Amino acid sequence: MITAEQYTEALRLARGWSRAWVITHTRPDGDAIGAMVGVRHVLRQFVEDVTAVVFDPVLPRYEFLVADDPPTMWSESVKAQAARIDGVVVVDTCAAAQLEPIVEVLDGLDLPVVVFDHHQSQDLDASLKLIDVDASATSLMIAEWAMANDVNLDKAASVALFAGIAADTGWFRFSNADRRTYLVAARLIERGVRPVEIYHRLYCSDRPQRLALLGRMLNGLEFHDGGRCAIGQITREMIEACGAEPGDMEELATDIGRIGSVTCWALLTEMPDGRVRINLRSKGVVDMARVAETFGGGGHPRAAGARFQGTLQEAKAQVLSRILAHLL
Ligand SMILES: [Mn+2]
Repeated sequence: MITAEQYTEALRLARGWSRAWVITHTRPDGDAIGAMVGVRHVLRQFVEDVTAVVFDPVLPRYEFLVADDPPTMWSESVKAQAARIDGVVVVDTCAAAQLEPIVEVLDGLDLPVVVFDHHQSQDLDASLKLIDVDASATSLMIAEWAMANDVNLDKAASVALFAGIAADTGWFRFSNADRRTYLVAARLIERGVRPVEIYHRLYCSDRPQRLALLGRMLNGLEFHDGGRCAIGQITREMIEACGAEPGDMEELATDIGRIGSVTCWALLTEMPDGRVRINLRSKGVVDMARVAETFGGGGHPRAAGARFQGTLQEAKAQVLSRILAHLL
């Protein structure tokens, strides 16, 4: 839990800035975008020039959160502005590997860096780290930060923060959806959020190609350890056959957990760069953050991820043996 003093300290630091960047991890998810939009809104109330910078495009699913005010894509010309920046806020990660394009720039400039995050893996150098592994979402922390300091949250910022919380809790279904989460959600609803509209944007806006791919993946599930562990895979061939795009391939791992016998599972996806994306999920029987760390990744006990250099078959063998070795 972050203390009121720490939250105030973050605000005090940022109040001295004229130009700031708000950044988040590569391949930003809903919580990353929500937190980024929330922080940008808060900072703009006292920082003259606030730019949200992303290292990868915003997926179509989350575009509605930034449609009126899209973030700036990282580029050489953005990088050239670095010397004019007074401070940086990093949201939803504290892992240098997830900020790879900018880490070198930050190291070279000695800028104040404030981090808001809820992950266990944290190796980034920062002036102030606000890390709360009990927070269901970084967006939750940002909402609390604003509310604790009586910073106004308008409807757009409230929608973004609500969507971020919803995304990281699987629409308030996962074990992290606690009292604190519902309380903040209610306070965001008081600020004009209409949950059903966000639900439709996030979960009822899929392309048929996504469902086709999900169907093929579920059809090909492999079960181990008496049905308790499941491994799903998505090959380049499956992606092409279904006509799926990157935006169709987020959060596909969640559905494997709908199977009653399955208590831990992995989804392996062949990526265009030749690596394998590993999504790890558990119903509490394995600390998946620990498993992900053995692959150089990270995350939460029940949801973590990593990248693997090698073939899908090699990834599968290693993932399975490391999950079984980490069974609690
Ligand atoms: Mn998050």
